[in-house]
Amino acid sequence: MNRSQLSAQVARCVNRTPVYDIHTHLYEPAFGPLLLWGIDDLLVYHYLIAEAFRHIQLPYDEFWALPKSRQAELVWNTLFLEHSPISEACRGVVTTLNRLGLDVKKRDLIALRKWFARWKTEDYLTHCLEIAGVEKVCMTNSPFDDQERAVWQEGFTRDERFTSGLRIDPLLLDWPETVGRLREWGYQVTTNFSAKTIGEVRRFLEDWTRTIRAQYLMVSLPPDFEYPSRDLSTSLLTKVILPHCQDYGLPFAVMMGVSRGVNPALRLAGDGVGPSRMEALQNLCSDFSRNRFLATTLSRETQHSLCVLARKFRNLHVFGCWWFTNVPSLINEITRMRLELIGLSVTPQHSDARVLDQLIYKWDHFRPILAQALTDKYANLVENGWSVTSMDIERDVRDLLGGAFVRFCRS
Ligand code: HDL
Ligand code: ZN
Repeated sequence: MNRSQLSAQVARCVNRTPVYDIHTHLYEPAFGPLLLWGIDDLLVYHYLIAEAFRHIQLPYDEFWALPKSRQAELVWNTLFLEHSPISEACRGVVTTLNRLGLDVKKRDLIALRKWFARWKTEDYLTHCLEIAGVEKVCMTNSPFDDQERAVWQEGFTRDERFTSGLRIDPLLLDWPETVGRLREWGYQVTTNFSAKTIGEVRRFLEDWTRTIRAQYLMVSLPPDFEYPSRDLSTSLLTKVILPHCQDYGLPFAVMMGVSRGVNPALRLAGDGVGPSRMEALQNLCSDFSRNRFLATTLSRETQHSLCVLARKFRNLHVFGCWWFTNVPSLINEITRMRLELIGLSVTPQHSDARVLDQLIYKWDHFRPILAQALTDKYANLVENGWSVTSMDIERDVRDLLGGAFVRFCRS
């Protein structure tokens, strides 16, 4: 098989292998308005709002006071009509609309809105998953979200295309505030970390692990997060969270390096990035060798040390080009680094989609980069006498698009 045949075969395989998207902010239809979709939700994505504010002088609060449709029009006019939509988040909207079969060159927001208005959520969900080639979506489920908690407590029939990640940032990062909420919900906890409190927090995690059928527990961490440390996060990790994960056979997912509220006036768009202290992850993997850890970092600078840690600790599984690294130039650099340092024992991408339709562009943009990187690696082998069969390619791509993650979660 020559280079162009190899390239075509790898691209075909990557394009048709269904994806398990292991971290998103999507919701199954039972959550109603929490599942965002359609042109206005696409346009008010916080990535686009941050970029629009680079051009508009409107005071932040005046923008937030506008109805969503006006916010969307402002973003559309600013980023799509007054400037070419070349940023990754803007390009994503164009890719999505095009893949949906819409005529983007008309630049007609009214016509676009009319098209979306014809869809029912359930039908559109199936349509988007099919176009995106996504077969399973892991939600980010938080008991601390009042709207979401009410739906879980009411109960509903699960859509088997969706799985759950139990998100616990407020527990680990804002204990004093969380004590009050846990007590409201009937858990006899106090701010001092008594044996009773430990037991009650474990009961809280058990209740929610069972309620949502969690695939993993997850937390995002600030750049200065340390482990071990003298603050309470170390006690919560060592006495509650990691013993719980071990008892329930669940990985603990850490998303490291986010500086929350760098510009609070931007709300969800106001978070920033900083280089994580990778010793914290190293110490966790080393101290808790019977636990499993999923990890991604937000800064480009820590990607290499994350790969090296994965070489040292088989209980660490690296995933995704998260948030500010989810742009083609960095996806290419990071994905090739991972293939070269940790081979196929990695989940190179997740979408982090907040709006259903984004699945289409997040995966449409990633697939060619993965295919090209894999082709180059296979070509290096073929140049030196190795044979790469179609079975090899299919197996490897299945691993990268969710198979390795599923095996890691079960190991
Ligand atoms: O903390 C997280 O899970 C991040 O992904 C945030 O939700 C962030 O706002 C985001 O959507 N990034 O893509
Ligand atoms: Zn996320």
